[in-house]
Amino acid sequence: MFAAIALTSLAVGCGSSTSHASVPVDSLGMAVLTDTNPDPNVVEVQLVASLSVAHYLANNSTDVWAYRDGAIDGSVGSVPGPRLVAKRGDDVIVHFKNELPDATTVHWHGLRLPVASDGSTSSQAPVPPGGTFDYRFKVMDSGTFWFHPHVRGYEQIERGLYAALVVSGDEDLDVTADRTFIVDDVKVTAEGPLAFDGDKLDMMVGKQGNVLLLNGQHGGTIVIDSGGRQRWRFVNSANGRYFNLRVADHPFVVVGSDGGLLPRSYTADTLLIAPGERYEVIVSFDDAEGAHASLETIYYNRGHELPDQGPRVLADIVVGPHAGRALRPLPTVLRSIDPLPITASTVVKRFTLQENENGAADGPTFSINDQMWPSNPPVMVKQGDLEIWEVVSTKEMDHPFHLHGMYFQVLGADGKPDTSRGWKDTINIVRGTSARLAVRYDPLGMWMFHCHILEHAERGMMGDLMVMK
Ligand SMILES: [Cu+2]
Repeated sequence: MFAAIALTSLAVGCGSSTSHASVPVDSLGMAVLTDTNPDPNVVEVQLVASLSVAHYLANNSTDVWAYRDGAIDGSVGSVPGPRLVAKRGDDVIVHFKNELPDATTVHWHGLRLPVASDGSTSSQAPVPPGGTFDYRFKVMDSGTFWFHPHVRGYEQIERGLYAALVVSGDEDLDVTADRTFIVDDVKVTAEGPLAFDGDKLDMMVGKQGNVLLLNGQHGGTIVIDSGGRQRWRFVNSANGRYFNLRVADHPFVVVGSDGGLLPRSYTADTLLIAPGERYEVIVSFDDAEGAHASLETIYYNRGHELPDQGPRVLADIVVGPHAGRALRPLPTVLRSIDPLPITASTVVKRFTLQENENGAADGPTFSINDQMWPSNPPVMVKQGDLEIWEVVSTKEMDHPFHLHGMYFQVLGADGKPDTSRGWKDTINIVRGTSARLAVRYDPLGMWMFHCHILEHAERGMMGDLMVMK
């Protein structure tokens, strides 16, 4: 489906250890879940959550929980799991099986879908060990999404349960490769096991992993064709780490965000991506074959006086052979999105996000409007209504605010108007500021909204939204 698939699937089988010095090998491809349905407009997959092993450290292995492809006999779970690939308008059927020793769900982050398939604990009972569940939905939007559990996410996602979902149908951008990159960090001990050590700083700011990962690898290699132009789809699956990405001397042309393409692209030297968010960028490399660069993350001050660790490399970039063809110019207008019709009388709902550093005996707690999940009552709204959510972060730290099942338009944030005008489902609320979001309540049912710092969500910063007729 994508130009990148041939390149990356080839790379998976090779492995960087066998690479010849003159032939750089891309190590960052991801498998795709097997579509077992012959209908070209139906994607039917078997997704299994299973025990597996990852190799985050050079010398020790790490026991993980990971998704595997149930359609392949003897498949082994990988971090990230195999991607789900579909095209806009497809019907998707996911036969899910839980082989974990713990109950779990699968939440389809960023999709507009029937609430019965949302995979939160407000929409379904968790799937017990040995249990199964079928998720069914039509993919309504092209873009970059991801899926992960919604049961104690701070633990289950950290253990390795996450994967990308890419919906095609907007390939008017002429690129030489279309690639998906999930950024993450994990906290592991020197011996290899994941560290669940009850660290209070981790509870306060989200787990601070000591190993940075790109597609589950530390120190991987991206091969770019000389003269090529690649589309990179980024997902941040970390519990609490903000990534501020850059490739020196190669600015990003940002073309998409959570809900697909933006109306117009913009150019940026750095790309801030908070937990849960997605961005799509175009990266061009005119460098000669053999040139090197790095994909790095640099400091972003997200509060709580976290120190600057300096630039940290996520992957090496090696320029390979020339792309061998001329590329059409990128269009300036990518998409048309009508602004939601806000007026002076549009109802405003206010959500204040607050930390309480000594809220509980074992650490901090987090609230929305002074109430804590799961004891807070749902916010009741009417289908079809358009309202403004004013989400306020108090002065201590930033919070990435996520709404299930529907997109919003950002009217303004951090005191500035939004100029990108894309559809969002997750937005970073900068500490000491607020954002105004226009939300149309389309799908019926009980949806969730929460901070996507997973420790914050678990410790209270989460709520339900009931959309009624
Ligand atoms: Cu938060």
